[in-house]
Amino acid sequence: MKLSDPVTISQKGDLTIVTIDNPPVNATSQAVRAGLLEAVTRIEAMPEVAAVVLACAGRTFVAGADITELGKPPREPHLPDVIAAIEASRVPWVAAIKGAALGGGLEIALGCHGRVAAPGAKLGLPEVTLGIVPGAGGTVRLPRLIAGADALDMITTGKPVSAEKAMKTGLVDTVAGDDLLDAATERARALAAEGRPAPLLDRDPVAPLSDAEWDAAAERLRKKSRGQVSPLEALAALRDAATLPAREALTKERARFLRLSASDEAAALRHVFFSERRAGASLKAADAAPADLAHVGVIGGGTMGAGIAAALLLSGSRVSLIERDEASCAAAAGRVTGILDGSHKRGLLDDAGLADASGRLETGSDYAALTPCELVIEAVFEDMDVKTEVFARLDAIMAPDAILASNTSYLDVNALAIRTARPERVIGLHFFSPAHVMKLLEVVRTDRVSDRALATAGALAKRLRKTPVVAGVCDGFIGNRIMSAYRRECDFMLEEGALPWQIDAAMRGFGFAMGIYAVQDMAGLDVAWAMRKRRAATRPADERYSRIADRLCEMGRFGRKTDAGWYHYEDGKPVPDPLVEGIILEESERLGIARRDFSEADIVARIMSLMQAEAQAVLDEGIAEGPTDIDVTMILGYGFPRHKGGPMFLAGRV
Ligand code: T1G
Repeated sequence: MKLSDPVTISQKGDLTIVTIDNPPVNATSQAVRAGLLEAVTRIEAMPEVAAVVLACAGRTFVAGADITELGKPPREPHLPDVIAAIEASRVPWVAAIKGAALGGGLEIALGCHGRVAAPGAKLGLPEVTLGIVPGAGGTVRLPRLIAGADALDMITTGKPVSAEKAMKTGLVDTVAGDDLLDAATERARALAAEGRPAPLLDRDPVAPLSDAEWDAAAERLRKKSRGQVSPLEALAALRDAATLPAREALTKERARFLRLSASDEAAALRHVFFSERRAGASLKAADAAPADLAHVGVIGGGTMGAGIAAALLLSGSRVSLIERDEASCAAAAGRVTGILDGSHKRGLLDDAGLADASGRLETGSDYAALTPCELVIEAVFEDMDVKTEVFARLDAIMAPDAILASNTSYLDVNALAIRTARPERVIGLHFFSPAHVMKLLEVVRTDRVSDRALATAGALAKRLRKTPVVAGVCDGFIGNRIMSAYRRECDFMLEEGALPWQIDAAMRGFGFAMGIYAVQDMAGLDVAWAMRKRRAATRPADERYSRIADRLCEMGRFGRKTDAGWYHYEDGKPVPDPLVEGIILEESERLGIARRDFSEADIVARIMSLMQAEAQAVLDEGIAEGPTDIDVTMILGYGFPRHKGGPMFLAGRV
């Protein structure tokens, strides 16, 4: 029987199955809420019903509230009321969880009297990742089902847990075998026989934290959240739930949820959520079959090449990794194995997975090993001549429809492409270090790129679980171009009165994980120096140019790898260096600049306006496909704080 469009109820003997069918992720839209409430009302009036199974059509359970509705005045029926009705039902309800039970979806399941999960299901309350807190009882019911520390971790990180972990913590009653509905039906019958368990709201918190534990957790969170407020708000809501009567805590939770839903931070995080999903849309539209990615070639086994190879191996591909000679091959294989071992240690790979992934790697210096591949990714030294030589060799041996990609982070991919016989098959695939971790993949489309090359980039991003952003060809594409611009501006601020550690502190205060000078020291100052030297010949004479970084490099200070760069390093820790300060003061004097004080706000404002100006130029020149792609690039590739939304969001240009 169909109730409101996305909710139906059906009978299975004395059991009722309530099914939600609201593609793509069964979000609790207004219609779903209304349909569920109507289902409860009907079932309450059906004495023949002994128990209810709540199930979902499609690939997932309820993945939360409809995020497109957040930030707007909520429409009735409100989710807390729907859940209260289910919880108060005279018969037991059992949630049959598959795919993802997230946010409001898990809150509905917590309103049910039993929960059964399919293997591989994910259960979580990710609201803090949207700048809010659970708003339908999650902070009150969860700690009345699982231990306080587990609830704290789930809600303040927003990270989902596996069905197996949920079983261990008591979040689900059982993990089903092959047939989820059967297992849920069995559980519902058992509860009907045993009598409906007490609703979670009527139970006491499980293993609640002590005041000292709450304070310590808050301190840890304050440090980790870098200015984002929702994790601390979530902790405060959980503390209410542990110390106040449940229904009072529920009311406070709802008020906190509504207040945060209207906040700038929540608006910023919603913007990022949808911008990430919009990114790379043109790749999906490419009208061609992508290259087969079962066997991919990688040329160059340095830090980037090894990371790319490891990412491919972790995705299930076979990899042929080419290096100059035997010694370089051994070093490259060592780097790749090191990454796989790291994944194994972190439990991302089990023994069999490690053996399987390592077994799919072959290294060598003979390009012939690449001929079976339909995609080859070049990651050799960032020099046009070196790359051109590699592409010429590939052009000569690869199948006509094989895609040739370059991991260059700055160089002109158009120039690289037209030096081959089939420029349309050349594309830029700019990975970020570490390549097996960083989510961003900058796809550089050349002027003559084919749909097959674009489709291949899209398929690769999906396979590697990366977020692809499409960029046109210019110096530094989207990300490096914008970063170069604000790095230049930071160097000018040094000449005018600021210091590197002051600028870094201001950026951390704004929410960046690291400041621009610490990032440069980590990446190595020599790469950018080589690029500046390459450009020196074409730099306009009247263009302002800071020599501070050059002077550091001339002294052999290349950053962490030389234990000295913008900082010097003691036990791996960056320490402000009076020598660097001395050079900066000398440069101000040489330029006749009277140094002035810079507040953190001055520094952040200057960086933002510069970043936004360069971003606008990138957009106006058609290098980026849209302003949201720029925000995604700066957040996923350059540490721009997610909870600020990105430079274009902050500028109100999205
Ligand atoms: N609302 C609206 N649209 C959603 C959505 C949601 N909750 N979740 C996904 N979509 C859209 C998404 O934009 C995309 O659209 C399509 O579905 C497929 O998503 C009261 C208030 C479930 C793990 O934070 O984490 O509940 O691009 O590409 O990779 O306390 O989507 O195709 O047009 O991501 O398979 C809490 C968010 C909400 C979960 C599936 N819930 N979603 O991943 O597919 S707040 C979340 C996800 C809340 C309550 C509060 C993932 C997924 P399009 P996709 P996927």
